[in-house]
Amino acid sequence: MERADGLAAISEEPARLTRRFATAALKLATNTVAGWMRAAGMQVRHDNVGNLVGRYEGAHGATKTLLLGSHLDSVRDAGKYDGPLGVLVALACVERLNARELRLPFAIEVFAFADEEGLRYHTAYLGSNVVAGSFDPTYLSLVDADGIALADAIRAFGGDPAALTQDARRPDDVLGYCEVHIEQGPVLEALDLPVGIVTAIAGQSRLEVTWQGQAGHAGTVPMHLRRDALCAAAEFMLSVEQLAEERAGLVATVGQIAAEPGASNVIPGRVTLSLDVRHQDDALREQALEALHDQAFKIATRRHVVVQWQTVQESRSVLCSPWLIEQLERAIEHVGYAVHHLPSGAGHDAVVMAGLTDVAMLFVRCKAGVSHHPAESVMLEDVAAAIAVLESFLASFASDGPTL
Ligand code: HGY
Ligand code: MN
Ligand code: MN
Repeated sequence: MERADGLAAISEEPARLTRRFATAALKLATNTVAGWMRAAGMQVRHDNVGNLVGRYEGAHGATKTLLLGSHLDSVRDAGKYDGPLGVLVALACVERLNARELRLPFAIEVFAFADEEGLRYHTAYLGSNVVAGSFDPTYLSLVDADGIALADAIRAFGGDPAALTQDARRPDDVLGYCEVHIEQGPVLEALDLPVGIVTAIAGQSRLEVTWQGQAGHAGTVPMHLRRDALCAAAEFMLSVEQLAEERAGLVATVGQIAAEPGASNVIPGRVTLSLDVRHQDDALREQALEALHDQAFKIATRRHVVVQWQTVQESRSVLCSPWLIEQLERAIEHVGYAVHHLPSGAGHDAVVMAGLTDVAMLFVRCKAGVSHHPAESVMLEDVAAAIAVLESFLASFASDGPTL
């Protein structure tokens, strides 16, 4: 818990926690975790995209590696636990193995991924995509709000953008991936359970929708002659909310909006907004996107503005692996808690790691379901439970797990 507090103080901003991909704050956070990993008997390396990887060797003859971990980057004005909790729980398990001088019949690698949230370049999962071998090199030319290209950000952080493919893991070297993460929802708290097992992770689409109208003088252009980009965007945003409310299991969010030129006495000529659409069922998500696209173009036509619809990133819904789920069930029962399965509406690096290997996730109870917010909170006892469950999960691999 002290480590989570310490990491939460490492931010790009003085009064709140914001730690984007390939920033000095992320570098300090990864170096801090690297120190703890070394003290736990792990070899430490940074890969070219900036992921931190701590490796705890297996017993003599071990050929495979079990991957653990989560991400160290954050959203803007973030909570302490979204990401770091998974890194710190995995680290705590390795510390215990190291303290008992235990070696398992497989190696363990704990990842602190460099970019799960996608705050800087709007493409989530840059770190895990490199490890899974699914990094899209066209991303390298993306520029951030300061005009810095992704390739340059990688170089400035100490990596070589031309060498990213060398950091991809081979599926047959890896046993699986297990991520511990704060639930970010209210379910476990409502059930009064410390941990839960994730069954599936919702697919998500991230888009940028741009509205081009006509800027003009707020005092002289009559209402009927306006092509107000912000009013068009506002009407669309409310239609997004309405459509999502009408479709079970769908969530849709406009989280970012920019109106130009951004003067109080100028009719906005251009608006850019983000659109985040998610559903456990990919077909229903795609149908919703179709409907939202049609709505946007109807509104634009009626208001004589031009709309541009740009998908920035999409990830399909992912099922967690039954044999890993079963291992987590046994671990939870061994530690003495009831087993509860639940889906994840939030995306996680496990979504991308599922392209490399079998994945599982263990959720930790989240106070009032609050996340992506400084009030994000977990209880000490629940973190202790998560460490005990992950420790038992590791042990079950070593004893009667599937082929080692
Ligand atoms: O947006 C998400 O679902 C995750 O927190 N990146
Ligand atoms: Mn997260
Ligand atoms: Mn998050």
